[in-house]
Amino acid sequence: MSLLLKGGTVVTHEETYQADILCEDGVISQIGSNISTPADTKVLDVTGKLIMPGGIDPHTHMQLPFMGTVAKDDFASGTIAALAGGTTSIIDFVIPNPQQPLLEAYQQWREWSAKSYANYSFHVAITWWDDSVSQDMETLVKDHGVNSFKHFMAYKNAIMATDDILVASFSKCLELGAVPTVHAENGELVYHLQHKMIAEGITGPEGHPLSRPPLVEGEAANRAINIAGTLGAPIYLVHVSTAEAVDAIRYAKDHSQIVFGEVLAGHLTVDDSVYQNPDWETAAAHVMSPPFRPKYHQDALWKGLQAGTLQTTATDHCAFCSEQKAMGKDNFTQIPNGTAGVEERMMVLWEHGVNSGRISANEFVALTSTNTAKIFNIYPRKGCIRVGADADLVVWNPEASKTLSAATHQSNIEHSIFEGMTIHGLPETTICNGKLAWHQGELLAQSGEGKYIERPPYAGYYDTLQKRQELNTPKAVSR
Ligand code: DUC
Ligand code: ZN
Ligand code: ZN
Repeated sequence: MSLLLKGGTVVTHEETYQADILCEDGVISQIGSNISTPADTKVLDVTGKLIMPGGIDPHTHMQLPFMGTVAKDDFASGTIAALAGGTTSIIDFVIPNPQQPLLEAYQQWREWSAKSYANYSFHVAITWWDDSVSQDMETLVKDHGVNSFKHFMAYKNAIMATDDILVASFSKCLELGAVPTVHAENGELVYHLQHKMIAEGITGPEGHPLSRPPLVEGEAANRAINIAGTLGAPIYLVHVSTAEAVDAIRYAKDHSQIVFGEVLAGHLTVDDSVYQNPDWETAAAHVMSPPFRPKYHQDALWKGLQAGTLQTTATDHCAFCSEQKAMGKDNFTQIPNGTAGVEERMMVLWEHGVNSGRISANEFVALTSTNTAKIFNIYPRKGCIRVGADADLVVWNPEASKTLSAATHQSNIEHSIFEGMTIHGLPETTICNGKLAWHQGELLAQSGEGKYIERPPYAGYYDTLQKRQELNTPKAVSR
């Protein structure tokens, strides 16, 4: 069945105009006025509504086995939450155990994700190194549509990538035309400070941000950027949460390096006062890494988005319920790290970005889908409204409003970091692969209808990178 959206205002990352949109066979087949309606077409009147590309969340962890438990939202509940919030694609993470073959882990995550309601793709984490890892990276890029690899600079004695691994893996990424990404926190410092806090008797959630202060992120961000810069590789920093990391990215970009920065809806709007909550459960519900920061960092993050220093918004959706959080009742280092947000990301960005006047509606589109699609090389198939693009769309009602709450969200957990936040302007209908997937509060998509998104290697900037590198490479002297 085809779908015709009639009477709406199309908003892309670069323009806003009135047009109808016809979706056929999963793609946008016509954009214009007076489109004749093919037989068997559902017509949706979207007068007064905005039509934007469906959101792409480049950072989620559905069903992640982590810190002795498994995240509560799996690829079913997590992608239902995504659709409810106007997000039609997620990029999740395959995280192999150290010594586990990358391809084995990748196959495991593909099995888990087969029940997805929305589209999905995978970054693959590099948690150890030998020749087989290098070989598997090549196979993942060439045969499985993976074009980005993640490096955790924290989580010592678990999944941390040390400098030797960063150097080897970033070099391999450059060779393959893949994007290295980093969770930038100095794992040695975190380890040291966690032990110090516990030794001093600080065992509650308030110890979490004390063990991961802003400089811990600033140091790792600078190190990752400098390693990538030395090798001539691009670099993408996930969940940038501090002014120090924004400064590091800005400095590197000013010096002709190709650096991308992602920010979470949570870090833009929630501050570290949450860890002082006298209710242990509420404070623990906010334990994620990097932690929420003193308020002044939010200003740096918004300015980073406005200036183009940061280009994407994400959530790090990794949902743990109260019972799971209680694993760290006597020791904050045992509280599973993670918060939810895949449903709320676009609404929070709309309210605190567009409604507050920090960003335009077109910038909102760039920051919630288009830039991610470009960086991870799925543009203009995704993140775009044009003929031939995938029909992944969100119909936004700028007049509707609601107050966010765990009582009404789709996620499988009983708390929300956005509890009580009122949003003016809501996703009303989500269209995924040309079909109504979520409409006025009702799930219409089926499990398994989400499609795996292959992301080819090489984004345009690799050409530029190589030329820049040549410009900066001294030539051998002939004697
Ligand atoms: N941070 C989290 O809070 N959860 C999952 C992984 C991560 O890096
Ligand atoms: Zn992370
Ligand atoms: Zn993460």
